[in-house]
Amino acid sequence: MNKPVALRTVRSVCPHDCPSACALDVDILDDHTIGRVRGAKDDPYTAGVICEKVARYAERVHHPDRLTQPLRRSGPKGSGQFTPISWDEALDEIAARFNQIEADHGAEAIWPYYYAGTMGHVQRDGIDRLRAAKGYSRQYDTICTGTAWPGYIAGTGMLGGVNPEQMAESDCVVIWGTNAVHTQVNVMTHAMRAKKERGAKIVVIDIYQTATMAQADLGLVLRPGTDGALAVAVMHILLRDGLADRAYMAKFTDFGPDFEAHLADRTPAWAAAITGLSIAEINEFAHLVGTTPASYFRLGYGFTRQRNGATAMHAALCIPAMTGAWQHRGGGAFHSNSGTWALDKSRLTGSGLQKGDPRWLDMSEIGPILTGNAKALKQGGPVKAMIVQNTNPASVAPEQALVRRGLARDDLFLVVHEQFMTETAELADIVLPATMFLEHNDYYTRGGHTRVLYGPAIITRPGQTKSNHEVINALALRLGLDDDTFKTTDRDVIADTFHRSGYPALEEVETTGFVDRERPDATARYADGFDWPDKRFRFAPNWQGTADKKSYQWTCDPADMPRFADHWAITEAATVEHPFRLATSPARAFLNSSFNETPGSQKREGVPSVFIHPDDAARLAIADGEFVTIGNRRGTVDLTARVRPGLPTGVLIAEGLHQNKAHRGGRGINTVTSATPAPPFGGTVYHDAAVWIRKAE
Ligand SMILES: Nc1nc2c(c(=O)[nH]1)N[C@H]1C(S)=C(S)[C@@H](COP(=O)(O)OP(=O)(O)OC[C@H]3O[C@@H](n4cnc5c(=O)[nH]c(N)nc54)[C@H](O)[C@@H]3O)O[C@H]1N2
Ligand SMILES: Nc1nc2c(c(=O)[nH]1)N[C@H]1C(S)=C(S)[C@@H](COP(=O)(O)OP(=O)(O)OC[C@H]3O[C@@H](n4cnc5c(=O)[nH]c(N)nc54)[C@H](O)[C@@H]3O)O[C@H]1N2
Ligand code: SF4
Ligand SMILES: [Mo]
Repeated sequence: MNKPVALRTVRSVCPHDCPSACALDVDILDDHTIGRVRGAKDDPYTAGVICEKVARYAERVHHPDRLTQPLRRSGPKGSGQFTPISWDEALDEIAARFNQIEADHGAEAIWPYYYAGTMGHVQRDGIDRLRAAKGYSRQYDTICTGTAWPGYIAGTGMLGGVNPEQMAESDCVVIWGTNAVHTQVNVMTHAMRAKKERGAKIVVIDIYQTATMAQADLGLVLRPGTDGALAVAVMHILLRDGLADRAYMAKFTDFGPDFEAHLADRTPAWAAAITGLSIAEINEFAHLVGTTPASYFRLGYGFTRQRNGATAMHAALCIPAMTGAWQHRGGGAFHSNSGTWALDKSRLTGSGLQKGDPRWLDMSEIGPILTGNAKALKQGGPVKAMIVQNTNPASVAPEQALVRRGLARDDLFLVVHEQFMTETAELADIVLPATMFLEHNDYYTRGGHTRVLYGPAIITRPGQTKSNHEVINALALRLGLDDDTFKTTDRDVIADTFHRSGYPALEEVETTGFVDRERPDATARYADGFDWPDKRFRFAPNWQGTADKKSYQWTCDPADMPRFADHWAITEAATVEHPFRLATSPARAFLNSSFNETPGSQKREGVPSVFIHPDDAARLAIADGEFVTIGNRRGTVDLTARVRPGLPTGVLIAEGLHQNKAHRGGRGINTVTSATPAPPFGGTVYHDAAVWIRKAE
């Protein structure tokens, strides 16, 4: 067969929730159809490389199961029985039900719910405009960045770091708590350049031997939730062996005798007992970063999805502040640049329209909230209606049994706007069909690099799909709101937001495809001081100062938090009854629950499975390929055992969010994860669950 010929190639941007936010070149075969998708070669961070799942995007955008018309439930909740209806009928019904519920129970009984299924700001965040104008319950965003961001800001005072393209100029790249080969492949592009061109050492720190670790010169496999112990022991060694940059610390940090005394008994032997690493490994790592000025610490999200994740992030970030790595090109630290965009989104999110001061509900606690937990409901009334966009909580949220029970409540009116019939959509009263990124306009940020990218509508949309922006506006008008912002197009909102933010005009951005937000190198490495009032990096965090001013809520007693960078032993401990620690690490071919519907990804990931150490498997007489059940007081889930070395004993790893129905029994992996909000201000602890495992019955 002849290869299809591209009519033209158009610049776009990957909309998915991945720090890389790749610039894409998309082949257009005809007005409705795309061909190949490639990474843009002229984008300095993407550098021509994208992940396989997006290279195969034609599978997703042209998937036969895409939703193309509004549906109304015609059988019992979750029965999968729906009848097509028109957009007018759907929107009229939603408006009527929302108004009735507001009249009966107050506006706070309605909880719009969204996340980052698209990273386009107009399509993602516009739901907040409707929420604000109506005074509906607010959403406290914790599910992804809740622990990582405060942990980083606790040190630097702001969320920004050295341009990750500079990893290519580093002599030692420390990839800590991120499986970049799976989750943000471009980190590897730049790190491996340093290795090839300069002989840089690559260090990977994880809780099992990941695909990323396979590329490392030094791989450290530690026990889950013990990174803080490793970090403080490294600092102990740096001070002990004269490898700390005391002049840098005196000028740029709050370092003092109290912190030095605190580190005195954080010895390698102490950390070895906690982390499971050998003393030699800890020494080797400390000496490597202590003797390599240009060491670049690429700190991921994964190690922060533990109850002590915020303190672990802060502790790891302290190491380059002690070595003074920030002073050197190719050195310093990076987690996210999300604090650097300086966007004025006030019209997009309707902050000026805010009605009243409604409660903030923690999105990670959706299970407890929908099943009537008074604390999670902030002592207020029940949630009676939801509209959900860009997220699939019936799969991705913790304590799945509660989430599903809550979403299936007969007295909850549930509207789900989706591209596919997800587990959440299946439980809806009304399902609305959504466009994909190539079918609407938006601009995109994700903290992994320095650019804001623009992605235009370039193919016609299938069936009756509508964009999030169109749905929010149409619903707002039906609900009687008449602010001008509800009468705009997506392009109007982008142009207005760029204008307010002092960005170039949209017409200009359309031609280049991006706005460069790279900061001067000296600023990015805090050469004139860190972002706290005294300009000093903090080894003694001021957590209060890291909080998002408007919405934060303490989830622990501040006095309980360690005074200095430390290991905080508060993870869910293994017990006799629950002897294993489970982490739900990312799969390569799925992105959260996205792509678990595409054939290429399904083929690559196979059946839902769990890695178990050969010694544990032998003790429990579990064979490779055998069906097992893992469980705890939150529920049970069935998977296939994969017996393999490369992880500590007592640890289980289940990669990826397979469809719930791919698991025997229909319960997904989040059945066993916890919705307990992590300190200091919430965040989901996806890699921190104690469980038992046994052969399935
Ligand atoms: N292919 C793919 N790509 C993705 C995603 C996906 O699901 N699949 N998800 C996207 C999203 S939303 C996000 S936020 C990013 C997240 O991307 P990452 O920053 O990579 O974070 P995680 O995916 O949570 O986990 C990364 C690694 O942390 C490890 N880990 C867990 N606990 C610990 C610990 O206590 N210590 C240490 N050192 N390591 C630990 C896990 O085993 C895993 O290998 O990736 C995005 N990209
Ligand atoms: N066990 C476990 N669970 C996890 C994690 C983990 O590591 N382990 N990671 C967590 C993390 S970091 C995150 S961020 C969450 C993310 O969880 P989700 O937000 O649910 O993840 P996504 O798969 O990115 O997107 C969800 C949905 O958005 C839809 N969507 C995409 N674009 C649009 C659009 O333009 N309009 C509409 N209406 N819908 C759209 C997609 O079809 C998809 O079904 O998952 C969390 N869940
Ligand atoms: S999912 Fe991540 S790595 Fe893949 S194309 Fe999108 S931004 Fe790039
Ligand atoms: Mo995330």
